[in-house]
Amino acid sequence: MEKQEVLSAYGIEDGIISDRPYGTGHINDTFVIEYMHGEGSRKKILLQKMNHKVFKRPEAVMENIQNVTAYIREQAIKRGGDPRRETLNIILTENGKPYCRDLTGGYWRAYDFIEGATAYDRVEDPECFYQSAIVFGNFQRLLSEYPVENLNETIADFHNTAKRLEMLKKVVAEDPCGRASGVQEEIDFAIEREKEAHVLTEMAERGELPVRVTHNDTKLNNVMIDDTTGKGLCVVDLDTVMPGLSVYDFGDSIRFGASTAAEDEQDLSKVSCDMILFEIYTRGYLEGCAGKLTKKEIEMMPMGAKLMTFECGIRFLIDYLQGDVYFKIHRENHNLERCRTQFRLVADMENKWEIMNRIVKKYAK
Ligand code: ADP
Ligand code: GN1
Ligand code: MG
Repeated sequence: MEKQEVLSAYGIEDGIISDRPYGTGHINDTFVIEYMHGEGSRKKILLQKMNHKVFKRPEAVMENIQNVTAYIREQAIKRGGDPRRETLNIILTENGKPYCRDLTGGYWRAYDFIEGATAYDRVEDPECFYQSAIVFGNFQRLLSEYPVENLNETIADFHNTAKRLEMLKKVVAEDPCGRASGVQEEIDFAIEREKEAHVLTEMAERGELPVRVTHNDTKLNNVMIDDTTGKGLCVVDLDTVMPGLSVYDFGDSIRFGASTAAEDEQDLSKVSCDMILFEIYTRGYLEGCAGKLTKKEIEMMPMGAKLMTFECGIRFLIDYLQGDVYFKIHRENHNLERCRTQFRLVADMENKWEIMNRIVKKYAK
């Protein structure tokens, strides 16, 4: 019922051919709707119910996305590219709004469905990972002149690793679901690394790392790769575009894509950080950024990878302790299993620290 009402806000009353859940995102409810659009032609849209619990100010999220996509679209047009495939395109409601509300207060939005492209959940082929690096690097480059102060901070302290650790301590002390005693090993792992958690945010505070327009959720499955050419097309999932650190964007891609196992792999012996993939991504990201990063930012890329992985592990652990209220889960202990893969990756990066730094140095010019 809810969805019908939303679709009619977009002028889609009948002629619906299919409506199915889509993707493997942990946050929003995503659907692909195919419908008859005019005489004999079909159209696909990506309809999403935004997660209102995560995004407290959906209007502010949509304002960021409108501004950033308009900016990228303009650049695509200037250089003769295809703006329908080089950025997300928001579909406005019949009332001209970038989102609509249902009767229960939920927020929905629609995008043109990007056809003939795939967002991969795993690196099936190193070239695809390289392409994703170019796309995220390009994103950084394209937005390097965008006035960062004009963006809303849609989730406060989203990538503040030190604050995430403080939060973990608080949740452990409160232990709302009585789960803390079963995960002492993971809690200790986090606390032992307390000092390091501050490194990047403090560098930013001292002005040693610039605050830029960043994506903040640079997983491989947030990039579209063209099915025909194999080339990277564009970045999707722009909900968390806001002021941030480039090294965290780099790091999030590494934690997800350079891992030899899935984010929720149960067999930890399969989890490690692949140095070949790390090198491929480093090369592609710096190529895409095309000289826009400072020397210090490049130097701190390995730290971005380690801390972002650490932070993500902390977030999964917090959610496990709080009773799985933030990330979608598909089985019992899912968040704990995710936390364990992240911490295993951190430990592996610590062992490979010198190699990671050597690789980054090789591409720092
Ligand atoms: P979540 O925030 O829940 O991760 P996303 O915005 O990433 O939601 O969307 C979920 C998935 O839908 C993406 O991983 C991608 O596979 C796909 N997707 C998102 N936007 C589009 C689009 N405009 N066209 C085609 N596929 C898309
Ligand atoms: C969430 O929405 P999705 O699945 O692309 C999360 C990211 C995490 C990621 C872990 C808004 O991303 O921060 O790194 O899960 N997004 C939000 O897989 O919290
Ligand atoms: Mg996503």
